[in-house]
Amino acid sequence: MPGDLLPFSSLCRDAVGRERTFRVLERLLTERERRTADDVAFLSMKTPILLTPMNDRMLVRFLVAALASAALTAPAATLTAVPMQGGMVMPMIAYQAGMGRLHVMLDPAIPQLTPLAVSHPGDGFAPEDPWFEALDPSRQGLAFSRRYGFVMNTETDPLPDGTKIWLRKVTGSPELGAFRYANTAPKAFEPIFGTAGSPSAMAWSGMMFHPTFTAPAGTNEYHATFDAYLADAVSGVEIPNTSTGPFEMTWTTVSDGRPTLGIATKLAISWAVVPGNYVLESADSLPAANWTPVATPPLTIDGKPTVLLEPAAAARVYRLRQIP
Ligand SMILES: [Cu+2]
Repeated sequence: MPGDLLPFSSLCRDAVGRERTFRVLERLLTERERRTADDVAFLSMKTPILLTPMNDRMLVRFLVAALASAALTAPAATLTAVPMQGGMVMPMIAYQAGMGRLHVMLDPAIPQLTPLAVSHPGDGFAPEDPWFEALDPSRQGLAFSRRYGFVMNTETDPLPDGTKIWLRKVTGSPELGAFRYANTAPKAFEPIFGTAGSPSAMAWSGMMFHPTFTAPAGTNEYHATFDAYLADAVSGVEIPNTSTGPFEMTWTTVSDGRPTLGIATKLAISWAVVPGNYVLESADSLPAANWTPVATPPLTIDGKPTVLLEPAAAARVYRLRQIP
């Protein structure tokens, strides 16, 4: 261990300092969050400061062993909240009294919808939480992000009396889900913005609002177009010409490592195994002058030789011809 790596504090030269070092280590290693890569980096940056010149080798060895065991054997955690999956990306809404309409300012950052299996390997959600079915890796395991959040621009003019802001999803990928999320009792994960037949628009209080957006884990990019408009505070009826106009929100996704399933409808031609060699032939129709061998080799399915063909092949006729 090169000594010049160690701008160690005098605290750590004595027993009290060492004790403190171990308490810090103990705390770091028992905190569940400390298992992410960021925190490993954090640990490795901080630890040299905590070392003493006398026992640094020992401590480093201890640390390496402890980190490895923290990474490999720390028990899976049960999360009781839905992680943001990154920093906030906030479309800022303002009312411009001079124009009589709402205005939006966008942050160009693009959130990544990330499944829990990728962001928190081995962890799960609590089965009693309303997002369990959608987000838990043992259930749908959807990729998700709470990074987008609607917020009022502090520069906004006061809203006209008797009006309220509504947020509306105009168009978007059908696989992109949106949910109103609440982590404090009563916990909530309610479909919004057209998800699961919900209305495409909702009244907004103007308080910072981070819905949970979801999509199947994979490598697709998702887009949705939103707008914000003023509506009558009582009736909810839109006030014409107050909309921000459409603005687009974009997400990338990340795979959870599961290969994509393929599914196809095929024509299956099979026959019983009997002594002798047979070849499968086909013709356009009966009676047939020309029979041609089917090029697709048979697979064994349910113990029988079976040729799988495209559905259109059902229009042809088939026979087995014995060959020497
Ligand atoms: Cu926010």
